[in-house]
Amino acid sequence: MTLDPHALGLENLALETLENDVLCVTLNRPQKRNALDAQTIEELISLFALLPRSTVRAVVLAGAGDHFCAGLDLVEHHREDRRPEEFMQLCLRWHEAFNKMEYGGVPVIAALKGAVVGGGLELASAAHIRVADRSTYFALPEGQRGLFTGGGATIRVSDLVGKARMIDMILTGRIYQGEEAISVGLAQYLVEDSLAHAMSLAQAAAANLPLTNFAICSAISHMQNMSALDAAYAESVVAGVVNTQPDARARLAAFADKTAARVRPEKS
Ligand code: 1HE
Repeated sequence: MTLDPHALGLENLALETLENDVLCVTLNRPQKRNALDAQTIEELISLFALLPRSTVRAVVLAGAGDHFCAGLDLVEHHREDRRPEEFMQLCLRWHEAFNKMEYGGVPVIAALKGAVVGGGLELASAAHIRVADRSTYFALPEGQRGLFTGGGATIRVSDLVGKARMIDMILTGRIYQGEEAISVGLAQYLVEDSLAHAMSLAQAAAANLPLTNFAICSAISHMQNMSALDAAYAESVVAGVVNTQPDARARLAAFADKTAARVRPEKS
């Protein structure tokens, strides 16, 4: 299935297909620092709903301009003067979009730079891997804006950094960047060029079998929501399906006949 941005009605997301069916999805409102308005959330839902049925093997999620994403579109929110139930419905659309990313089975690698704040951090935390550069900083400015998180930060950001750090971030506006951001778990990589590195990680992921990636990028998240007993049972079911897939036989044969690469650290 080819992904035609026009047919999908995408105005705020730019798509570029890279080698090996890796798709680069770029938040494309740099003049608004890629703030997430209702339209962008709908576009993310449309796109990520299609991906599991497409040939895309991995996604790089990036932002145009100097910032990954400035979070909720505060100007739209101010202008719309929403009622409580309207904002609740909007938040449910955010969850729809971010759950489709996290549970969709296609690896999503976020290439971060500049502001990754508020809803921008909620979006980044729904990716499977986060890559930061030296300009990247993370914050939850909701507390200062008279707001609260509504796009899953209480679940995903607290999963990444722990409850106490998340509360500190939203209560005091604490900003994390550089090595400290890595050490608390906000991103897994700190590199000079986050886009280039995210692309190379996406290529590595795309070399895995799609069914294996499907399990990695859906089952692990689902299992986090289960009791240990149920997760162990579900894991055995997923392993039963994935570890007997016919496409894996050639890889196992290559290991058995010693032609497959071995797992060894780089020589120092
Ligand atoms: C925006 C937004 C936005 C920029 N909504 N329009 N998020 C925040 O509290 C972060 C708000 N943004 C900022 O702090 C700064 O914009 C940045 C540090 C990200 C970038 O600064 P800078 O100097 O490069 O840009 P700027 O001059 O502040 O903004 C440039 C334009 O982007 C300007 O629009 P213009 O039409 O006047 O040119 C800004 O209005 C626009 N812009 N950020 C709308 N966020 C589900 S609940 C989630 C709750 C949250 O996410 S709260 C956190 C919100």
